[in-house]
Parts: sequence; C-alpha cells; structure tokens
Amino acid sequence: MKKEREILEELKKYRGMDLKYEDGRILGSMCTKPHPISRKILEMFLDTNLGDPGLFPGTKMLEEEVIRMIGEMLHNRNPFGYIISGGTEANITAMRVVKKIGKGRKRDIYILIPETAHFSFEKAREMMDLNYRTIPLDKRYIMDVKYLKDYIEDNRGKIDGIVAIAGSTELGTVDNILEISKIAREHNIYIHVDGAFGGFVIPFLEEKYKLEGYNYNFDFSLDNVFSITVDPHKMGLAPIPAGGIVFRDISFKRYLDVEAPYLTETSQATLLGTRTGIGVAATWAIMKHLGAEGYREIVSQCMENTYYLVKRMKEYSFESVIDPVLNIVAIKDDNPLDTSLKLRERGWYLSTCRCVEALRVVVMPHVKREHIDRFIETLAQCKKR
Ligand code: 0PR
Repeated sequence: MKKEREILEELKKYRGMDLKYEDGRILGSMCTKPHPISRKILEMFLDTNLGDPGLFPGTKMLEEEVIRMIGEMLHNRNPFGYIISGGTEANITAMRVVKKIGKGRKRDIYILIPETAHFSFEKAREMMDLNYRTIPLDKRYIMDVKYLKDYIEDNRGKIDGIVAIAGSTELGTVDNILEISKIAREHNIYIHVDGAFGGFVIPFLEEKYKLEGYNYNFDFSLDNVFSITVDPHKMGLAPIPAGGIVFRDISFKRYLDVEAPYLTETSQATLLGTRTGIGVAATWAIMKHLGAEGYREIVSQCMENTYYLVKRMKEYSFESVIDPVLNIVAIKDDNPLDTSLKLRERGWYLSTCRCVEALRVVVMPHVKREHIDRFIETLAQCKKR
C-alpha cells in the first residue's frame, strides 16, 4: 500500500509534464485558468451528484439559479436548462430536441448548419441519424444568408432546424442571427445557437469593440432562437466540466425527459446520468463574484490584447484573415500545419483553421502582452521575417 505522501509526489511528477496556462504558451485553447474562487468550491461540492437531484436539493437550486442568471444574460426571463459537461453535450442535447420535434412530422430530419460548425455536431449526426445540409460562408466567413433563404424556399416544409454560431471555433465569427431569425420565423423553423464560446463574450463586449455593420445579436431576444449553448468553462472562467444548455422555456423539457422510475425524481432530461455539481457551484460563485462588470473588464482586456496581437503582426507583415470579431485571431499562413509544428518545437501551442489557410490564436485571459511579444518574435523566426 502506498502512502498518501508518496502518491501525491508521484502525481506531481505527472502533473509537472502538463503545460500551464500562466506560462502564456497555450494559444489555441478556449479554456483558461479557472477563477481562483473555484478552488474552495471543488472541495465543498466534491461528492455532489445532480443525476439524482432529490438527494442534493441545495445543489439543484443552485443549478436553477445559474440557469436563471445565464438566461438573464441572454434576454430570457423564463429559461430552462442545465449546466452539463461541455459544449459537445449541449449541442447534442439541442439536436435531441430538434430531432424529437421533427419526428412528429414522420419523415427524415433535415438541419441546416454552417461550414463553421464545431465537430460536436458531427457526433450528434452520427448518433441520431440526422441529415445536415451545409450552408456555405459569405466573404465575411459567416453563413451566407441569401443562400440559406433560397435553400429554405426551395425546400419548404422540409427543414427541421438551423444551427447558427455565435463565436465560431476557428475565427470567432458570429452568424447574422438577426436575419436568420426572420427567415426561421417565416418558415417556422427551430434555431439552435452555438454560443459555447461567444455566450460569455458578446453580452460583455463594449460598443467600441464591435465592428461596424456587423450583427452581434444572438440571443433569446430573437424569434425562433429556442436553444443556446453557452459554456462557463470557456470564457466564463469556470473549471471543467461546466458547459451550458439553455432553452427558451420549460416546454422543451418534455422532448428530453426519459423515465427514471427508481430515482428521487421520476424522469431525467440530461444526456449524462451521474453528473457533478462542481461546475454548477463554481459557475454560480464566479458569476456572483465577477458580475457583469467583472466579465466586461475581462472581455475588454482580451479584446485589447487581440488588437495588440494584430498590431504586432502587422510589424512583421503578418495578416489576419478578418478583422477580429471576438478575441480570436486567424493569421494567414501558406503552410499552417508546418508552421504550427515549428512553433510547437519552440514551445508554443496553437492550432490551425480548417476553412482557410491560417494559424489560430485564441486570446484568452491567460494570454498577456509579454507572451504576445515573445510569440510574434518566434513566429517571425519560423517564417524568416
Ligand atoms: N461549440 C463551439 C463553438 C466550440 O468552439 C466548442 C469547443 C464546442 C462547441 C465543444 O465544446 P466542448 O469542447 O466543451 O465540448 N471548442 C474548442 C475547440 O474544439 C475546445 C477546446 C478547448 C479545444 C480547449 C482545445 C483546448 O485546449 O477548439
């Protein structure tokens, strides 16, 4: 039997192999160092299980309050939802609802998704036999609304859902959900918004950071937006796992419920059964502690650093694919895979885009100016500039 001290020593060795956010070399992640308040909460809520909420009524109340707070942030006074394992589970949950509603129509399910959709939708498609039609992007790399409109008109009555993105994984773009909402209302189509990343950014984005002529509306104030993915464990600063799925109201619960006769509640709506309350409590604490003002400051700092990165790039003639919409920068590169490998050899971790030849930097709160300076110099060396 090993002693606790020995075990901890050994674990420390493994943990020491991991990268650290505070070193500023993680440039491709949508996660960050959780807010320090999370530490105490981890211990306090260690053994909570929201899979059986009757045993943990206090933690369940916290979840309901978090959903109310997120709902308020998204202009919804009457939300229904859960804090779950992440954006993947949230998107799969929304697709379960779209499928259930569509099944009443007794034909195959058709969902329109943009080229920028996260790969979690592919998992949903595989599991649920959904049919997707991919909508191409316009020159701003957002869903081509004209194409979408024509497609829907040519396929009247055959479309069950539209997925729109508020903060795309690769470029941070926001689909024109205002226009999409008008089309969806006319044709009575369900919209699911993937705001996994943008959900905790856009509500706190000051006007001065908004691009002219760009539509940032994405929430429940728009007709036919019936569900939104919004992840506290990304820009919400919560520890993993803390994803969020929010529906317009409780009427959507019936599409998710399965019977669970031997639990303290007789039905269960979430995909996962046993699930921790840690993310719920941490999100509650961080949202209460930071408030809108705190998040606004964090988002502003990330945007300032985003602009700083673009400015430093220009000094070496590196170009960004688009003017940054949120705190993500895509750096044009003729061989992004090769460049990212070279950067990795030098200790910098970032990813590449799929929809365009570019490297991608997510300017999370752990990315500071000094890191940006060192990164740009390394990139310039790699590209011999
Ligand atoms: N929707 C969007 C728009 C996303 O960007 C992501 C993840 C998801 C859904 C899925 O969320 P979960 O990963 O929470 O299930 N986006 C990041 C990505 O795929 C996730 C990530 C985070 C990747 C940290 C790397 C990393 O170090 O790039």
